[in-house]
Amino acid sequence: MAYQNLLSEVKENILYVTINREKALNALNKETLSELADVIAYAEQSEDVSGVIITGAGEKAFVAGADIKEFSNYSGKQGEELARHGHETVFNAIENSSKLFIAAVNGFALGGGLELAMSCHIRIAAEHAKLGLPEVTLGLIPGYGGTQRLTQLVGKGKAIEMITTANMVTAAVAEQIGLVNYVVPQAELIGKAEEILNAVKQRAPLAVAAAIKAVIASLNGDNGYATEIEEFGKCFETADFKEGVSAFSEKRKPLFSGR
Ligand code: DAK
Repeated sequence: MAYQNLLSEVKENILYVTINREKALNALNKETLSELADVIAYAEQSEDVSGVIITGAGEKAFVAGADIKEFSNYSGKQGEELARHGHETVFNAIENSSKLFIAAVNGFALGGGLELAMSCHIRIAAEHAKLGLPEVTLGLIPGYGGTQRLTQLVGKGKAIEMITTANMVTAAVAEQIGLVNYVVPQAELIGKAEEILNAVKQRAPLAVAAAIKAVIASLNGDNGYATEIEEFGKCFETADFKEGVSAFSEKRKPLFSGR
């Protein structure tokens, strides 16, 4: 897949996506968002992809927000429409994906950049990363799910503090408040993400997808318990369930087919 603003490649069933606008600190312009939508859709339907790592080019920024130069003239209606479209094609598409997405936060994750990281299932930050939602400094509020996902991750008090002060937090603080899962040296960032995805790769793919769906249902106002019950039942119908149980009885490693 050739893109203008992204680098993407699949290696050993992991799709690596690098937002590649280093001079603009990887800010998300319309074209980048559209390319992200495309690569996310590809990840979802490709049997070659079991998980995705999203990072930013260089060592300074993951993504320093939506591209400020681009959105300065939007009307209220345009803002609302673009927010809805972005939610559907990028941010919710990541969160609702059956593949595990990890954000490898290699520097500033601000505004839309932190929203992108928060839509991923897991976040790992480099030690020098700084994270924040500075939209109110521009007279805006977060428009790609930031008010909701930050609250889910860190709770109401911290979320309101971060959004209304616009202050950034360090990677260490982000880990303390539950905004990122791990903080590692920059050189170990991708390796840590690969370690998690390589562990998940050994597990039954349909069960992994069902688990993600049930957890996410708890966050979306859906009945998470009902989703869990339904997905749990479906697992019994899979060849992977039969293989998992047989492998346990036969004291061997399971060979899952994702069926
Ligand atoms: N957009 C465009 N360009 C950006 C950018 C951004 N968000 N962030 C940085 N750049 C560019 C800078 O303009 C500069 O370009 P040149 O001047 O060299 O051409 C280059 O990247 C390097 O940045 P700095 O020179 O500023 O670098 P420093 O080390 O001095 O500072 C910084 C790093 C990250 C602290 C600083 O760049 C900064 O404060 N950046 C802006 C952070 C920010 O406010 N981000 C936007 C948050 S608001 C929407 C939905 C969502 C949103 C918008 C619309 N719709 C549905 C319509 C979301 C909005 C946001 O994300």
